[in-house]
Amino acid sequence: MTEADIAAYKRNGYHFPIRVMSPSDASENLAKLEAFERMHGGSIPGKLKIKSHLLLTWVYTMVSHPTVLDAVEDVLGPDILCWNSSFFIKNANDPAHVTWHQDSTYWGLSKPDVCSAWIALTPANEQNGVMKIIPGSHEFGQLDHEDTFAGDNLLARGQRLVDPPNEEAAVSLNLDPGEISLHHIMSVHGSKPNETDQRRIGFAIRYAAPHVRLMGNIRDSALLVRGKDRYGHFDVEYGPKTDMDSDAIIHHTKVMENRAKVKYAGTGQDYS
Ligand SMILES: O=C(O)CCC(=O)C(=O)O
Repeated sequence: MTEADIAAYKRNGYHFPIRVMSPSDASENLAKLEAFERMHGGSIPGKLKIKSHLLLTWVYTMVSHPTVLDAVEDVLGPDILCWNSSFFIKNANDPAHVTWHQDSTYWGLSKPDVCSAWIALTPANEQNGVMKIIPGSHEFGQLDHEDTFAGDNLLARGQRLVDPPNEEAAVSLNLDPGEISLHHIMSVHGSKPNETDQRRIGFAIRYAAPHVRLMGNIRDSALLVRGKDRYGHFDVEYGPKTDMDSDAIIHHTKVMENRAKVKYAGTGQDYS
């Protein structure tokens, strides 16, 4: 990013669009996702939507993509952990949506040196439920949220801000396939349903600087994607040798069981 782009990220809590791959590379990733979905009977199961970079080589390639990491390095510095990843899929005419929230709310991380890169595998626009963000909201501090566990909400706990923001202030992070937006862990964001006949698909990658730690008693794991981890706050994750190889499946299962303890802490829900 340019100096001006970095300044804009710091001021606004997001920056977009940044081209990280060609439209044809994005379509190739989309085709691989859709082939994987077909193998699973039409939609990617919830458990496989999360941290699939530990299972699928082409997803691993996205989280370690040098151009994505160059942009992330501009905001987090030279040492970068990939802490999580998730597909955000809205099918054609899908009521699925994301309520206004801050990512920081339930992630349990000690410092806000955490940034999401959202890769567009399809266009993301006003009609199909683009992600919207409130400029400067990363400076609002931690706001109160409530859980809804609403079925059409793409967030694990259906969490939403108790006091919704002024939507007129929101900026739409419109993207073409192969572009990303970056957003800060404290930024207020959300998205509406897809009202078009085409799917809207994004892949969100959560990157953290290694000095960030998980609070509480549970130890989490992460994948070092650039530089060095001089802190060792996270157990070491590794990528798959081939798509869904048996070691990768065992590794992913263990990582996900552990993550669930963190994610659903205090809700009475569990991962299974
Ligand atoms: O994909 C969406 O609509 C929302 C994604 C989101 O909330 C996130 O990446 O943090």
